[in-house]
Amino acid sequence: MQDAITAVINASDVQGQYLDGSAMDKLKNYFKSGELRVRAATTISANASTIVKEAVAKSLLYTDVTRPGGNMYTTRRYAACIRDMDYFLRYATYAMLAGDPSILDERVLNGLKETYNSLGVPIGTLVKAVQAMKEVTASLVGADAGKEMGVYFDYICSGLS
Ligand SMILES: CCC1=C(C)/C(=C/C2=NC(=C\c3[nH]c(/C=C4\NC(=O)[C@H](C)[C@H]4CC)c(C)c3CCC(=O)O)/C(CCC(=O)O)=C2C)NC1=O
Repeated sequence: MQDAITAVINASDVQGQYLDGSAMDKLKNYFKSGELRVRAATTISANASTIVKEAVAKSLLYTDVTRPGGNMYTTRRYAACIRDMDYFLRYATYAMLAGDPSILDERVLNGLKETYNSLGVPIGTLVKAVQAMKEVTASLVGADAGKEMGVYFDYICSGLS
């Protein structure tokens, strides 16, 4: 897993250089946003189950996926879907804190598309649910932190498409 600091340091190290001006600017912006990131993560972790519930209500409940024949039908599959949504929220929050998406590649996206395809999990519908979670999260943490979380929700969606 990488974060905003190791990303900048690694890029300089490959060149055998001290951090240049643009590397320092990246670090400064990251440090400046530190409090915003920690505050957002605190709010999200205190409200995680509500965020998931609202996102599911907005995007999945009473649609074809929850009816007989749908991928969320039966409580076992419904529970697996809710659990997946919670994984996405938790890992997007980690990535937002780190300021880097690499944790999503390593621990969430690696092999996920193949798993979903083999289980018939509808990816288009899942992407809509993650987008709904992006909106619910933004309304809770505010526009600036919401935008930052949005980067990682979008990263998950494009990693599955
Ligand atoms: C921490 C990283 C991580 C992720 C991301 C993860 C995802 C994940 N979701 C799975 C299943 C599943 N995922 C869903 C999800 C959905 N179905 C829908 O129609 C909705 C659109 C959607 C919810 C938004 C469902 C229903 C299953 C069970 C499918 C089945 O067994 O038939 C499975 C197969 C094994 C299992 O059932 O547990 C994995 C590995 N596991 C992990 O360890």
